[in-house]
Amino acid sequence: AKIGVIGLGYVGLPLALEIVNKGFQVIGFDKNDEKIDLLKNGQSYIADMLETNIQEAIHKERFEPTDNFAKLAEVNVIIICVPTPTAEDGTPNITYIVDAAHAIEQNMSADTLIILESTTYPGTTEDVVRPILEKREAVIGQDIFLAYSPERVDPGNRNFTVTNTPKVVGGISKSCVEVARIFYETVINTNVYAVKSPKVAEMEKLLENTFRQINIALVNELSQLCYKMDIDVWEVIDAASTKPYGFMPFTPGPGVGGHCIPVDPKYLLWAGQQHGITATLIETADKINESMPNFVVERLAHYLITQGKDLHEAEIVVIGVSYKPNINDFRESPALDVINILRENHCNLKIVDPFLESVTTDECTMHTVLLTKELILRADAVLILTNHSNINYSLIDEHAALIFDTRNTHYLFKNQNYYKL
Ligand code: SAJ
Repeated sequence: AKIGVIGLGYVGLPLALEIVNKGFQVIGFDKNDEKIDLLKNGQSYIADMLETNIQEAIHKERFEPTDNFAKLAEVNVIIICVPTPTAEDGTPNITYIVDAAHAIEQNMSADTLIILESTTYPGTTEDVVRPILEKREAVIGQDIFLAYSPERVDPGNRNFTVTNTPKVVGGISKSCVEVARIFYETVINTNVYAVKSPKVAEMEKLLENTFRQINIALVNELSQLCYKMDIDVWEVIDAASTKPYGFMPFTPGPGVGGHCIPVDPKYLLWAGQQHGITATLIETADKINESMPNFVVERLAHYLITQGKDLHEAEIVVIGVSYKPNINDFRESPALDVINILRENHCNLKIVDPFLESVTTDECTMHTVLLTKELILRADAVLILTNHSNINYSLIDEHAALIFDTRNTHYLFKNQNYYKL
């Protein structure tokens, strides 16, 4: 059997190579021919993806990256992992899914299993993808099979990979679910949890990630209240975590980044609005999370004043810009918002992030620098926004005039001017 993966990004590329590792032939489809060229040259554009994996897969002719969608005729299974961005006003943009569905309809062979994995609003598989595929008198459940299964890739997570993370699957018909189950259980050899329809699977994905967004907002708001009441919010969360049931700890931070947690809840909010459910909880959570960059800068300004310094034109070393530790993805990272606010205050910034060569905000591109003793001594403050494991925290602890740690980094700082969110 030959497997096709459409969309070679953070989800599709690791999935494609995981399937190659299971011994299957994979054709990887992407409209971006730069990505195709990089992959053909054995180069990776994803931190998690080792170039050796790509080179070996290509060398053994088990992985064929292409932008030629006619080759969809050669595969028996097609997994759609294309991006599903939302517009500024939160309206879902599923054009990549629609384009993929049309490409499949125009090229697919009979007996093909099509699985949509992209996060989207409930109803996309049944009301958008299905009619496109049925154009050519193909009968879903007989000639072709259509299912939805949310991706659960967690970038950088070594413990949970695509093979040991259960897969929720919703099919158009029982036969669609069974064909999808066979695929996931034999090719990915993970557990499959079948649900009654694609809508249930689409909705459960939104529950998973909105649950995170709202609980992160809860501890973020709590951090603002605890600051006012001079209570250590981290101590509060640790204490609450002693409850062995019914509680799950989340940590405050400079905001919520990545391409899942800030985005996926917008689909739930939009679906709610289409059905007269105002879903204000999601909007409020978004506002709280988006208020954190300003909260961080206000606190930094306050600590600088206690040192007799002004935030205006201050020398700040920023530690960590990617949206979560130990990965090189800074999309939607709240650190970018903090950097923008500091620049508005004419601060002189030095950006330290071992995972990034440079950081591009909507205004400018800044190159990252090495963390040195001189850099720390010259700074008025060191601001930790992402606590990568490979930062030399003891160097910071020893030489920094002021440290503001927004992540409660596990390093035990002794510096007398160490503050945490
Ligand atoms: N964050 C906090 N406090 C927390 C947890 C996260 O501020 O307690 C921030 C992070 O710093 C980051 C953002 O939220 O900026 C998102 O963090 P995340 O841990 O949710 O990481 P993601 O975006 O990579 O989320 C993925 C998701 N996986 C999928 O969507 C398939 C999510 O469902 C996973 O639960 C999450 O990884 C995970 O558990 O790491």
